[in-house]
Amino acid sequence: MTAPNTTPIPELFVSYDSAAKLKLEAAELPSWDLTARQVCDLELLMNGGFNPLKGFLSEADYDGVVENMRTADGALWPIPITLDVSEKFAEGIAPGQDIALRDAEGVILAILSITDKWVPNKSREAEKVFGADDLAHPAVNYLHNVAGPVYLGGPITGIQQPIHYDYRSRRDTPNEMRAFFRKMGWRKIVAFQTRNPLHRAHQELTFRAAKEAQANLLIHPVVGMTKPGDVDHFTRVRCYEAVLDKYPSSTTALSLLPLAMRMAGPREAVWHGLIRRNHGVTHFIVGRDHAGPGKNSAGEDFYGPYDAQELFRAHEDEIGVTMVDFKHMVYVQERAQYEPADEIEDGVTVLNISGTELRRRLAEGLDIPEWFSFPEVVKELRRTKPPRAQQGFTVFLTGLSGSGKSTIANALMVKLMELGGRPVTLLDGDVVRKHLSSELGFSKEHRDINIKRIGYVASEITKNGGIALCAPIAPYTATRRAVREMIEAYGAFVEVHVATSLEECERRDRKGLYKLAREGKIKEFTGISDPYEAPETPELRVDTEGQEVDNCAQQVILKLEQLGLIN
Ligand code: PPS
Repeated sequence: MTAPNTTPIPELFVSYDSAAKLKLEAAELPSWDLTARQVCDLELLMNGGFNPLKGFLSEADYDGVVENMRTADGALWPIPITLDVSEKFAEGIAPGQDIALRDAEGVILAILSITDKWVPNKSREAEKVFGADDLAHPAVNYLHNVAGPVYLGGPITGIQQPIHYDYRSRRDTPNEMRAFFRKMGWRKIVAFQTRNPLHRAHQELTFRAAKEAQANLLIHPVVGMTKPGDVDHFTRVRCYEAVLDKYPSSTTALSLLPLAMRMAGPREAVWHGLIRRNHGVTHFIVGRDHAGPGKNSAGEDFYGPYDAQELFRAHEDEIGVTMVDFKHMVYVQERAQYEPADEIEDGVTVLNISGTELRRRLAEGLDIPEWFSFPEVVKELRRTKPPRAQQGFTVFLTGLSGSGKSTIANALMVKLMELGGRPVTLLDGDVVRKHLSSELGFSKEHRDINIKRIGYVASEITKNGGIALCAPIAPYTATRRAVREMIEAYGAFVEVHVATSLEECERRDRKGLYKLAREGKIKEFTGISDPYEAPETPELRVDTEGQEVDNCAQQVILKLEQLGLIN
C-alpha cells in the first residue's frame, strides 16, 4: 500500500483531433447547462479523479451506492455522482439519446450517452448517504431545494476540461500529480484535505504527520464548492501560499482540488481517500469530525467525532491509502510550541482559539496572536474580511402584505443614511415588481424567481460593501434560505420577520387588496388563498400591532448594533 501508483489513471477524454470533430457534432444535440456543482463533478469524472466511475451513475449503480456504498459491479463508492435535471428538460429526453453538457458560458465540455432516466427517492438518499433527512444538512438542503427532480445516468465522452482562469499553475489532474511525484522521486506522500485557511496548528500537525510517516506532504485544499459561508478560495489560496513557505523547501507541495464537497462526514472521508488514491498519494490525514456539516435541526452533531476515522479504517485496504490520525495540536505557553493534546502533562498552560473565537476577533478587528497564526495569513484574512462595521450586509424584512415591511424599511433607510459610511439601497417589494420583475405574477414559481432576483441584487450590494434593505413578502422558507446562502458568502444576512397578524393586516387593508382577495377578484393572495411560511428562527421578529413604526425600526437598529454591523 505504501508505494505510489505511478501508472496513469484512465481518463474519459477523446483525443485532441476527435474532440474538435465531436464538438461540432455535439452542437446539434440537445444540451444541458451544467450547474456549478455538476461542472465540478464532471471535471473529476473526466480527469480520473472519480475513477473507476465512467460517467454519471446509472440507476442500478445509484441504488448500490446509496444502499451500501458500492456500484452494481461491487466497486467501493460512497457518494452518488448523479446528473440532476429539471422535469421540463427530462420530458424531451430518453435513454439511448446523447446530450451535450455545457458550462455556464455555453462551452461544450462532454457528451453524455444516456442509459437511465429516473425519479430518485430523495428522502432515502438523504437518510442513507447523509444519515438524516434533515434540511439543516447543507447537502440534504441542496438535494431537496436546489437539485432537479430527475436523474440522468450514462457514460461520458470528455471533450475538454472546464476552463479555469485562476491559479492555473496550482491545479493538477490525477495524472499530472502522479507525474509530479514520479519526477520528484516522492515514494510516500501524505495528503491533507482542507476547506479552511491553515494556521500554525495545521502547519504543525501536517508537518508531524509527514515526518511520522517518513513521507512528503501534499496540501490538497478543495477549491470547487465547500460549505456555504466558508472563506472564499481566492483568499484561502493566498493564505496557503504563505504557509507553504513555512515548510522545509522541497518536502511539501500545494495543489488545488476542484471538488464539490457534500459535507457527508464518514462517507465523505472514504470518498476523499479514493480521490486521493487516484491522485497517487499513499497516506491521508483524517481528522476529528472530518467533513462534518455542523449541527442538525435538533442542535446535535450529525455524526460522532470519530465516525469518519472508523469508516475509513474499515475500508482502508480497499481505498488503497493509509489513514493517518489527525493529532489535536494545542499551544503550550511555557514551551512556546505546539504539541499533541494527548501528550501534555497536567499543570502547563494550554492556549487555544476556536474557529468561532477567530471569526469574532476578525469581525471585531481584535488582535490575533502570532502563536495562533502567521502574520501573512492574518493579513490576508483581514483584507478579505474587514471588521463587520465596515462590511456590507442585507436586512431582509419578510411578512404579509400590509404588515408594515415597507414602512419599517423606509424608516430604517433614513436612520442608516443618517449614520453614513455605506451606501444604502432599498429593494421594496412593490418597487422591485415595477423595475426588476414587471413580467412576473404570483404563482410559486414566479414568486421564487422574484425573490431570487432580489437576493442576487442584494448579494452584489453586500459584496461591494453596501447595505441592502429588502422588503418583499417572500412567503417560502426554502427560497429565503437560498437567498441567505447567496448573501452570507459576502456578508451578514439579517432576517426580520414583520409578524403582524393576518387579522390586523386585513383590518388595515391599506391598499384595499384583502377585500378584493376575499371577493376572489385577486387570486393567489398571500394569507388568503396562498401560503405564508413564517420564519422559525429569524434574527429578529417585530410586531407592529400597538407599536410605532419608529420603535420597530429602532429595534432593527439595536439588532444591527448587537451584531456589530453598525457602531
Ligand atoms: S413575493 O411573494 O415576495 O414575490 O411578493 P412581493 O414581490 O413582495 O409583492 C407583494 C406586493 O404585491 C401586491 N400583490 C400581492 N401580494 C400577495 N399576493 C398577491 N396575489 C398579490 N397581488 C398583488 C401587494 O401589494 C404586495 O405588496 P406589499 O408591500 O407586501 O403589501
